[in-house]
Amino acid sequence: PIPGPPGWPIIGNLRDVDINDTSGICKLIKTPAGPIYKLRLGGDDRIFISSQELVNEVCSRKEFVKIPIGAIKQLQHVTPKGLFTAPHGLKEWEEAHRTLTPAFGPLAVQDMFPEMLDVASQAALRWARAGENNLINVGDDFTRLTLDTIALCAMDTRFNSFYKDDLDPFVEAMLTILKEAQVRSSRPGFVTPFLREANQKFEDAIAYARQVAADVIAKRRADASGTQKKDLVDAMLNRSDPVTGKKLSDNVIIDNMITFLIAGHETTSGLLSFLFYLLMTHPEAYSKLQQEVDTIVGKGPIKVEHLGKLSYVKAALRESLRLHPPAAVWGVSPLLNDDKESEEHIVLANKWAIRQGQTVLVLSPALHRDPTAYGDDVEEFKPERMLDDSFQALPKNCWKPFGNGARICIGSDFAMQEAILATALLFQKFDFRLADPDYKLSVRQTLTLKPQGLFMHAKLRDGID
Ligand code: MNH
Repeated sequence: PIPGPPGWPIIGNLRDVDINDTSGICKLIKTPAGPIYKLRLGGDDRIFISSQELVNEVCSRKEFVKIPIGAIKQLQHVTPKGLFTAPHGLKEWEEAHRTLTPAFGPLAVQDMFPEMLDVASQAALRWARAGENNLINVGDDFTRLTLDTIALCAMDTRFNSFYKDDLDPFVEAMLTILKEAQVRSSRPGFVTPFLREANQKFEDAIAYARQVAADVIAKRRADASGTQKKDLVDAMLNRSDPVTGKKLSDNVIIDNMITFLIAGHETTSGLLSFLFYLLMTHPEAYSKLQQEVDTIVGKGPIKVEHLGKLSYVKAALRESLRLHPPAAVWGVSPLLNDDKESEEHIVLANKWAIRQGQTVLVLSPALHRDPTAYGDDVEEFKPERMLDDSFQALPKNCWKPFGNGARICIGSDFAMQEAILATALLFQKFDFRLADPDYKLSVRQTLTLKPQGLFMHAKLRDGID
């Protein structure tokens, strides 16, 4: 049997642990149990795995397929056929995945460089104008950056978040949606129908977001000038599935527009926030990174050709994703035959039986600290270990911040390019320091992990204007 606390009838282990508290579960796993741990929550088994050995086996065996869990499952109500929330095997996922994969490839993402630079420059301008005594809420400003970037690249829409204090109504609607999905995922489902006011707010926000997305499509169709933006909406309207030759339906396009905004901003914002925290608390890595930027980019405008040469910046981002993967857990389940009630099972490491329908959760923050994969200095921030040569030499499947297999993040190249560009541009122009030198990292979990209460100062460097 898989180790785990005994649990109570009906509620199982609900009292032992909060399913949304990733760091709590990491600690629990570290102390008594080792690399596999079972909790019973809301009538379902949740089997957490956290060693390279087990994760590698799960990632390599094709029986394991994605299972939408927690807030992702709740978001199915919002984007039923979106890439992120689609259950395994959904026809619309297959079609959208094939249609959109080229639009997220490295070359397509390079074409988005001007839009990404435009938004990153707005952050720089705002910080420069506010001066070095301005208190920067790191998470908030990086959320402005990532939201504005994905909106510009996905649907040629400007939220101008750096120019105003109140949020764009579309952003407001999205935050309502995310919050409600999060809340629903952390309480028993039977409660939901009674919460009329919250439910109405949720439905209104969904209707509003879908309407905005539908308007973008309608406007695009009406504009026959042929000079329209080559953004992700354009790709969804004009490309067709290479297998069926079909185009995506409007509902699927709307689902995926909302999906890109939801999946594409919190995570990248969390990545940049953790990276800046790590750099500000590791002076050696900080100056190595800034020196690389100075050598490769210099004082002139940053160009797309620079990005591929910023190997230390990229390594620092990978190392940040190792220690603080913003999407901390993702779920798979063995699919062994068509019978949902089947008792058939699959055996992991010749030892642990996983039944059809049970949920296996990869706990990335714990996996990323497996000493058999990374050595004894797992807790340390060392970008060097993520430079291409050593990165490629790591044991298989020990670094999984973007998920796995067919359901791996479609936006990883997009996110990495955006984060490399923003980091390089900002380190070219500013010196950064923690507002509170004694700040202790505190991690907050909503759909994703991010640092809480992190503030910094940005001072223009000499010779920069
Ligand atoms: Mn992203 C899936 C992490 C940036 C769009 N993303 C995933 C998964 C992880 C993940 C983990 C797999 C979830 C699962 O198996 O249930 N994503 C990240 C991280 C970053 C990120 C850590 C940034 C850093 N993601 C982005 C960006 C976009 C995006 C940017 C869009 C522009 N992600 C997606 C989509 C999926 C996904 C869409 C679903 C892919 C699929 O199942 O086909």
